[in-house]
Amino acid sequence: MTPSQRGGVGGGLRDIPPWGILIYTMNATITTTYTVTGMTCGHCVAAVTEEVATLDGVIGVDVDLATGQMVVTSSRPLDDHVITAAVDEAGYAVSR
Ligand SMILES: [Cu+2]
Repeated sequence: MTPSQRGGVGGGLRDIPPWGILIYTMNATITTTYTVTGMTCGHCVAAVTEEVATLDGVIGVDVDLATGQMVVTSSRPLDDHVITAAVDEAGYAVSR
């Protein structure tokens, strides 16, 4: 699976006053989805999450054990090689 990147925004659209749009825009984040292979239990998920979460620019990491899907939220576009290296460091692989 090829990692896909799409623009997104932090926070919700609800209850944002007109002047809030500026702040809303400044909170823009990027969500990138990867597929991690080799994970078998919650410890694997924790190891991958921990490793990727320490990367510069990463705001959040959500790993699903059943599907192997890892959703990384970041404040700027991330280098795929950096993500791949971090997952590799944890002992797993990013499938393409
Ligand atoms: Cu495990």
